[in-house]
Amino acid sequence: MTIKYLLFVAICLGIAREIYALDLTLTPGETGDAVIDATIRKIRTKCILAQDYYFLRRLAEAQMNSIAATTGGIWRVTSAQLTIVQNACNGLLQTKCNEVTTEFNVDVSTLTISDLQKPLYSGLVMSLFILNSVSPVPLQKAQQALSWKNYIYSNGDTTEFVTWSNELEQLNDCAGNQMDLVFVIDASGSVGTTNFDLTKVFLDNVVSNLDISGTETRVAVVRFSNDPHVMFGLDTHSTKTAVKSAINLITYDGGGTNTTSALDLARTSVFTNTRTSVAAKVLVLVTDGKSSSETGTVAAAQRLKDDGVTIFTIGVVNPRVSELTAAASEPSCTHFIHLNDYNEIDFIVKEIQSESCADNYSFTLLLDFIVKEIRSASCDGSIHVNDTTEITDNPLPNCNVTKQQILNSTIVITSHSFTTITVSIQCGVATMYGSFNNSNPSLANYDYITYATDMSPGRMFVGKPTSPSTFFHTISSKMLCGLNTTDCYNAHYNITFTTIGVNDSCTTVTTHSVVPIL
Ligand SMILES: *[C@@H]1O[C@H](CO)[C@@H](O)[C@H](O)[C@H]1NC(C)=O
Ligand SMILES: *[C@@H]1O[C@H](CO)[C@@H](O)[C@H](O)[C@H]1NC(C)=O
Ligand SMILES: *[C@@H]1O[C@H](CO)[C@@H](O)[C@H](O)[C@H]1NC(C)=O
Ligand SMILES: *[C@@H]1O[C@H](CO)[C@@H](O)[C@H](O)[C@H]1NC(C)=O
Ligand SMILES: *[C@@H]1O[C@H](CO)[C@@H](O)[C@H](O)[C@H]1NC(C)=O
Ligand SMILES: *[C@@H]1O[C@H](CO)[C@@H](O)[C@H](O)[C@H]1NC(C)=O
Ligand SMILES: *[C@@H]1O[C@H](CO)[C@@H](O)[C@H](O)[C@H]1NC(C)=O
Ligand SMILES: *[C@@H]1O[C@H](CO)[C@@H](O)[C@H](O)[C@H]1NC(C)=O
Ligand SMILES: CC(=O)N[C@H]1CO[C@H](CO)[C@@H](O)[C@@H]1O
Repeated sequence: MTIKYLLFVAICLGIAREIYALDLTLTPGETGDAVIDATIRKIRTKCILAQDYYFLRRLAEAQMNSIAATTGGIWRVTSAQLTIVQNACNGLLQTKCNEVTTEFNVDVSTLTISDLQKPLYSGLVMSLFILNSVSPVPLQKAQQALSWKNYIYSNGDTTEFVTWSNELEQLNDCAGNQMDLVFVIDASGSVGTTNFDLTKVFLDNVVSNLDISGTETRVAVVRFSNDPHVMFGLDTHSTKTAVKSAINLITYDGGGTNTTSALDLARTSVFTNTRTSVAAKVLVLVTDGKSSSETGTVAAAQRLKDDGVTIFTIGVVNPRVSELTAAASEPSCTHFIHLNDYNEIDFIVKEIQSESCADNYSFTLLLDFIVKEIRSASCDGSIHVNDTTEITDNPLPNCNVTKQQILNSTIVITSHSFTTITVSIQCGVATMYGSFNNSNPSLANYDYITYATDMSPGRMFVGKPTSPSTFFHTISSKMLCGLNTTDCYNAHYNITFTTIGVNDSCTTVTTHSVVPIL
């Protein structure tokens, strides 16, 4: 594959958050933790096998440790298993297989076993096999080990499966990252005392698995029925013991389900009192979802999302799925969790913690890939940053005002270079839209999009094999409300343009100039 082709693909895909789609997950024979994680993330993001309780990840480890590399790829799919999946695609799994075709442009019925050397293909076929043969996926590792032995690999050693799973968990640990976690719990009549007590046990279990302190995860709880009440705020308790006893003291209420006012209260009175806004902001709504106003709930949830809060909705009793799916962050299949069993703790804790890990896969994988491609080209091969332009300290207005900035950049990209545009922000949230041919890209019309929050910059990879072209981008930014003005007296964002090229013989001159229009 040539660099030119790579850049062409990069343009077609456009969306930086999904750029990993084009790289190692589609490269035959690739393995390694980053590739496996990126593959699984893709499959989950498209909701092919959303709530698998990490079975697919553990399975990759177990299969690779137990079976020598085969044409079936990372998940060691056998020809017999592929045939079972292909038959199921004409029957029970028809809808899922159609989704795979739509989302990934992969027609499972035409795949051969050697196609599965591509990590994504191997993962997709194994996901379909699991849906067909291991459904439902059990919750606990020990039961998952049995399913592995019974349905996937009869020589599997179930004890080893559990050992490998435990090792895996220590590997990929985001604990210790900063997170502000607000639980909003439903104490209305339709939930009932018994389930309310189970909700408290659930909260207690989740908290047991987190690192609680003023500098790591901080926890607050809002209880609601007709009216919402802040049981304790993010600053109230700074130890796990204190948080757990405060949860224990929360009493049941009964009454209506005014979810709108509860979410608004969390936004205006709980998320406000935060530290220098470096923490990931996560809200977990535990409810049966039968609120007095479904549209109100969804609108209040959107106001939180606009402020950079990630929302998980946990449905208890007999939840109203439409309301909880719409209120959850995207992709809703991983952010709405229908709680069947209050023991589903490990899985949920991992989902929540992953929000505090910066999404850096796409960037790292793309760089790896480009370096590999360049090394295989016939030139000297070292990669270098040719040019960096920064527009720093763009001030953010007040928290209730959205600022729009429009930029025109002239970007000349040769076939051996590309530009990354990074937006980093302090005390706010920003969305950048980009386009080559639309001079005012917006939510309604863009070719590229990226998001930035504190500690989690947004990046766009822009490539264009012909020259020179104007790249238009608009940035819409907003300060977060209620931040400590001492820490956020200088709320701002920076835009950095970095051109990455190949050394000497491969390189042609690359330039860009940027004209901001305020
Ligand atoms: C929910 O609470 C808000 C504020 O307390 C109130 O204005 C609204 O009328 C309530 N909605 C319902 C349906 O009770
Ligand atoms: C993201 O990845 C790049 C390239 O590997 C690395 O330089 C950078 O430090 C990473 N950023 C974070 C926040 O991990
Ligand atoms: C925006 O916030 C400022 C204070 O931060 C306040 O004075 C102003 O009234 C608010 N504007 C609106 C439209 O809410
Ligand atoms: C930016 O591009 C638009 C559309 O081509 C043009 O109307 C505008 O004058 C340009 N602004 C600057 C400062 O170059
Ligand atoms: C923006 O740039 C300025 C000046 O280089 C720097 O001090 C500041 O830390 C940067 N802000 C962010 C959010 O990266
Ligand atoms: C924008 O330009 C690209 C190629 O540069 C083209 O593929 C795409 O269709 C264009 N989009 C629109 C809306 O014209
Ligand atoms: C804001 O932060 C400063 C120092 O970081 C601290 O002294 C002050 O008490 C904080 N104010 C509030 C309202 O939290
Ligand atoms: C280009 O490669 C040469 C020889 O390999 C090396 O000496 C030089 O430092 C490289 N330049 C850059 C900008 O990486
Ligand atoms: C625009 C620009 O800075 N181009 C430079 C890219 O890198 C080569 C080699 O380092 C320089 O010679 C160019 O001037």
